[in-house]
Amino acid sequence: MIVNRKVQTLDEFTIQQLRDVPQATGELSHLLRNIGLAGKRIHREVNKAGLVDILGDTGDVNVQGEEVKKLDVYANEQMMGVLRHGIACAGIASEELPDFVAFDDAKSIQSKYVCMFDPLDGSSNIDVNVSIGTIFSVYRRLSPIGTVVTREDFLQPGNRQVAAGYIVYGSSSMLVYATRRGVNGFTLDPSIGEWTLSHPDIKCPERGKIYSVNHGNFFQYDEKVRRYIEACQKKTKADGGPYTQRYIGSMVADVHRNLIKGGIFMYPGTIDRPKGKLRLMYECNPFAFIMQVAGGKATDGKTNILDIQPVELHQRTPLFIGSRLMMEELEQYLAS
Ligand code: P6P
Repeated sequence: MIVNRKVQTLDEFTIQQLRDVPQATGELSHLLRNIGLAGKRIHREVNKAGLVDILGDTGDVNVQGEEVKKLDVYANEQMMGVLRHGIACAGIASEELPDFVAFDDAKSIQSKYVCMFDPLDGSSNIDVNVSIGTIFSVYRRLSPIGTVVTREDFLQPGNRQVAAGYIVYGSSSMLVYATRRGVNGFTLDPSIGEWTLSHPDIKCPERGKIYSVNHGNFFQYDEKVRRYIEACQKKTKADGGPYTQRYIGSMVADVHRNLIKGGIFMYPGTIDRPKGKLRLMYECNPFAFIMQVAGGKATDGKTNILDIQPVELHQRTPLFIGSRLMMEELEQYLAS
């Protein structure tokens, strides 16, 4: 009997990775599989959002002052649930919650990781069927194992991340995660309910032809940013162009596309929002980690995103992220 062994599931992959790292305890692999389970459940609800009454708002407002969509609430509950009931996470912080949550039961306080996440980013796009996503970031706790986690366990710079990833719920659902060993993408096969390795060892092309930015804010951007955007519009075949502008207002989808195809994504500071809109801990840091492992770069316009010392769970930062050579060209404009 021929057994199709080409398909490698997330479980098989993480266990194989475990074999390659002898001193590993398997907790990180277990945590990633927990997130994969939450992702399958969120995929199921996202995919039927148009069919059942989970569209529309709960009428609540989250800590960001944004209307909370029912799917946001569901996704947050799924992520919290799998991590609380797993054995690898001692606490979480979420875009949907005002403060971190310590898992203070006897088993969880023995865990060595904490996880931060945006359970459903881009949720304003749910009702119009645009791809949305879950973003997560994993750190080794600083406080002693066996104690309840503290705020310092969460306020670590992005360069201390152990793993980071996202799930994009689109034409198909994909889970992409990075450790220092590489970036790997898994496409959900709903027929068997498994994340299957479809994009091994993802590398971001060092140059692309896509630039992603909200042109509606153009006249609010710093003059140096505007000059770079205008340079993108003037690219010709002779200097690596012509570029195309792609921006669907869903960070996970926009950055995922640029990671795979090459490109640059920008959410600069504006006059109204000098720190921009995107959150450092559970939007920018995870993507910056993934992009750096894949060969790209990510800055706030001056500093590597991963080197920013956070002071607040929900702090925002401007973000420029993407292909290395495009980022280096941008940096020349910003330094001019
Ligand atoms: P704007 C979605 O609300 C989000 O947080 C990101 O996913 C997305 O990149 C950004 O906001 C879009 O913001 O201001 O361009 O609509």
